[in-house]
Amino acid sequence: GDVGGALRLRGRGRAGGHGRDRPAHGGARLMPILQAEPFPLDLDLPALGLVVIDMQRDFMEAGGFGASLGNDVSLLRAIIPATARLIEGFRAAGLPVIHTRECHRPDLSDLPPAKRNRGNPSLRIGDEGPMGRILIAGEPGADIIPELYPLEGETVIDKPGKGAFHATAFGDVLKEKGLRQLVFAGVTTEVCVQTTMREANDRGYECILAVDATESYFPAFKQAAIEMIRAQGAIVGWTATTDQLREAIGV
Ligand code: C5J
Repeated sequence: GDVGGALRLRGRGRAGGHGRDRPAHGGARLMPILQAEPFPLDLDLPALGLVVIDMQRDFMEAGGFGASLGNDVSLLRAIIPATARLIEGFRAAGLPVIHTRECHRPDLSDLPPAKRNRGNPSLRIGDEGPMGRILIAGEPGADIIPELYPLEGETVIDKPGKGAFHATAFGDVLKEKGLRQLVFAGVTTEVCVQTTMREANDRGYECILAVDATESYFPAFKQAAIEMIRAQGAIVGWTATTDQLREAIGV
């Protein structure tokens, strides 16, 4: 069903029907230790999933929303290889990958005027740009970049807000999948990634930020977000690298 009128959920469960009750691979431990900051974390593989936030052309390519705000998108493109390795690792381990896209309905009914009118961008949300209408569902710019495109069967959550829980079925999907621990990747670190991660933390999930698979248009903001997330004994969550995560999930 359509939750809050703003849900566009594609696919069900994960591709290929391999279950999370299956060992990650050939005898891998079900509760490996992730070498994370600020301290190691016991992973519960049957309850672990990857959330890839907003790796859309509108943020990652010239002519999109990010660029319309005056940002240099090349900074974000540097994380594409690490993010691809992280996604491939979760797929190889038989663990779920959930993708999100920040976008709005073509009639803008889920776009608050306060969001549309914010700032002084060269193009506003809903305006016609080189990749179609800016941040509008179904337009080329709002889709996920080809390098990280979801597989058939992977969940894609379209979200009208910065956080993935607001006006979507994201919370229900996490429960349906039996997840308890979430790895976060995507853009931008201090906006959509951090907003989603903080709410997931409040909802009882153990959250891990993949530091080399997330990026900001402002390097200082990324660094600050990483530090504030793991400060005070992992007050929002943990941080780890793609290599550390891949090793822990046995790929
Ligand atoms: C922004 C996002 N930065 N996906 N969106 O506007 O972080």
